[in-house]
Amino acid sequence: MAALFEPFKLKDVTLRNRIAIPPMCQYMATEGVVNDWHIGHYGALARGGAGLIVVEATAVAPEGRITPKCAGLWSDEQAKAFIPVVKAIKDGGAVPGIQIAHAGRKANANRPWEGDDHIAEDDPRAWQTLAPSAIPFGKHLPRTPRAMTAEDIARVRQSFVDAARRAYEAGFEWIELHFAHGYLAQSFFSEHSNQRTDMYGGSFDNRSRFLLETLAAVRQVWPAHLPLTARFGVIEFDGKDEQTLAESIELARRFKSSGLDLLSVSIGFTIPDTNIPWGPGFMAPIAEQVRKAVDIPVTSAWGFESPEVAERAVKEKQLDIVSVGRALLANPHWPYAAARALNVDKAARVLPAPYARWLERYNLGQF
Ligand code: FNR
Ligand code: 531
Repeated sequence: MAALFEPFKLKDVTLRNRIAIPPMCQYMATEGVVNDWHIGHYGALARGGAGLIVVEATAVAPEGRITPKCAGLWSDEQAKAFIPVVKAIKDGGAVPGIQIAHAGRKANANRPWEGDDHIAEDDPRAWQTLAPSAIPFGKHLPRTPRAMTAEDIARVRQSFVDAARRAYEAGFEWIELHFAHGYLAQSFFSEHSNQRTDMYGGSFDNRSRFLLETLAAVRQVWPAHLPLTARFGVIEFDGKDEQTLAESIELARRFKSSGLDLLSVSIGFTIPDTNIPWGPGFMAPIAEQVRKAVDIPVTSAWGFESPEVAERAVKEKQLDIVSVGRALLANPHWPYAAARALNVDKAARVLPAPYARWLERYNLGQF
């Protein structure tokens, strides 16, 4: 059997295969409340055969959205709206996960197809962004954020806790803290964006503090029998990769000691114009380094399009789970096509139970 289609058990959750759909913003919510768009979108992805679906970056507070149309979990109304989304994912046979996030200095932006830049200051929808320091991202997001006070930090940390509780109440069985891609948590860890002189800036311990405190606080409310994961940028490709990777591996070790069950290894994206070596599965060797050094299950994304490349990453124990993003947006049935390409004849590895039983009888491999 292809390694990509072996089940994967983590705590009390079992994925039917090693294919995850990483979070991908839809920018289609209204005041943070998801709707039929999300039910249809995630239902279609789930029916396509992925083992795990991680719902898009969902803001823990209004100012933590990237755009005004991002999903939120800062209210009970928003949590309730996710209930049919969770059902659609489970009906499709996938495990429902969700990423909770705060966009920090990358917030207050127009949707990518509406400019991708900050919302104009005179636009009534605009808001003041927050960050560890008053240092702008630059390029298309040049506006200077307000440096967070100790009260801001405590409030946002509590917002992550409250959002995690709401995610559980909505029925999610897998949670991912967004500690990557230059958003708030990542920006505390990077010296590019964090030049605080208090206990949240300067030394490695201080730059790690917000991430570790948030993880520990969420660990208190997220059920012990369900996976608590984080997506974290372990490298910036900014010319300082060796030091960043060494620090990131040490922080990943501390994540594991704080109760993290799996790490989604990603890229920092803290500053613009870095030198990213794009290519099919190019992050897999880096994820493997983290997996081995920390002895923690990992997933990673970035350029998994070919079933064979995905299969190799799992077979060679670089990844426990392969995250397939854009290829799955393009074809929600990518897992089904991959099963065919890899001669998998266990329909149950890719299809919801009713279809699986039918196809098993008619032998998926030949069907
Ligand atoms: C993304 N990505 C992303 N990542 C994340 O951690 N949270 C998110 O909400 C989003 N949103 C998002 C939207 C869209 C439209 C795209 C294309 C991407 C990054 C995504 O999860 C994935 O890491 C990248 O797309 C790389 O994987 P692929 O697409 O090369 O398989
Ligand atoms: C980062 C990205 C860069 C290049 C190609 C694909 C994706 N993502 C990060 C996303 C938002 C959209 C862009 C988040 O992490 C929310």
